[in-house]
Amino acid sequence: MKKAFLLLLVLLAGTLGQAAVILHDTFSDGDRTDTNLPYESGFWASSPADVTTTPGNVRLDMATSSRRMHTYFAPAGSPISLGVGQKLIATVDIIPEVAFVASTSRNFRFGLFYNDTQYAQDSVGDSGISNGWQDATGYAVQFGLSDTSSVAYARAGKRTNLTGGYTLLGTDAAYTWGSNGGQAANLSLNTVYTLVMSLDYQSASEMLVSFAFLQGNTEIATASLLDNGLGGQPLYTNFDFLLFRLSSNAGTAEVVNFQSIKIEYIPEPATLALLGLGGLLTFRRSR
Ligand SMILES: [Ca+2]
Ligand SMILES: [Ca+2]
Ligand SMILES: [Ca+2]
Repeated sequence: MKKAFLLLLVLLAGTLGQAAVILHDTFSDGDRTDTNLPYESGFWASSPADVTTTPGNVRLDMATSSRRMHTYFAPAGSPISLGVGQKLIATVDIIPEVAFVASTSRNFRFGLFYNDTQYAQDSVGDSGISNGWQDATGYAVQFGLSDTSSVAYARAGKRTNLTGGYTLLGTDAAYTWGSNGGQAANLSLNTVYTLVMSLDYQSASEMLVSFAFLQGNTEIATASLLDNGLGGQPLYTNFDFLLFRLSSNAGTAEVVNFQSIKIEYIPEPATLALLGLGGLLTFRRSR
C-alpha cells in the first residue's frame, strides 16, 4: 500500500505543469516547407527569394523594406484554445549575421495570432490574402536589435483594431501597447539569442503577455502587458500561427538566421494537482 502510494506521487509529480510541445522545428532537414507536426511546420516567407535554408538554418536576408515569415502550429480549423490557468509559450532562437544596422526603430516584430483562414504558402501579403489578416486576433512584441547601447525599447501589445484595414504587424495603430520594457542592446553578431513570448491566461479577466530576450540563460531585456479587456476587445484565447515581421534591416540585422521555433502548451498545475489529490484520496479510501 505504501509503495503504491509513493508510486502514485511520483507519477503525479511527473504530470504537474508538464509542457506539451506543439511544435519544435529546428530545420535539421534543410527544408523549411514541409509540415509534420510537432517537429516540422512550413515556415513561409513573404519574399522566398530572400530566404536560404540549409540544415539547421533559415537565413532571412534583409534589406530596406519589410519581410515576413510565418508558421502554423495547429491544423487549420483546430487552433490551440487556452483555458483559464493555461499558458502558450513561443521560444525562438535567432542569430544576427553579417551586420547590425543602427536604428532606434522597433523593427523586429513577432506575435502569436489566430485567423479564420490559414495561408500555408510563401508570398503572402502584409494583410494576408485578400486582406484576410485584417481581423486576425492575437498578441505581439516589437523591439530593435543593436550592437550599441542605443536601441528602441521592447514592448508587448494586443491587436485591438480589427476593422481599420491595418496590416497584421506593420501598423502600430492596430495595437494597444504596454509600457516600454528593456533594450536588446550591446549584442554581438554570430551569437544565438533566444526570444520567449509567453501568454499566461491567469484568470477569466486577465491574460498576461510576457517577453524575454535572452542570451543563454541571461536575460537581456523583458517587456510585458496585462490584457484585462484592453481596447474593448475580449481576451484572445485561440492561436494557430506565429508571424515575424522585420520591417527593415535597420533595427534588425542584414541577415537573421532562424535556428529553432518551439511552441509549448502548459496545462494548469492547480487543476491537475486537485484532480491528482482527489484521485489519491479515492485510491487510499478504496484500499
Ligand atoms: Ca523541415
Ligand atoms: Ca480573417
Ligand atoms: Ca541583407
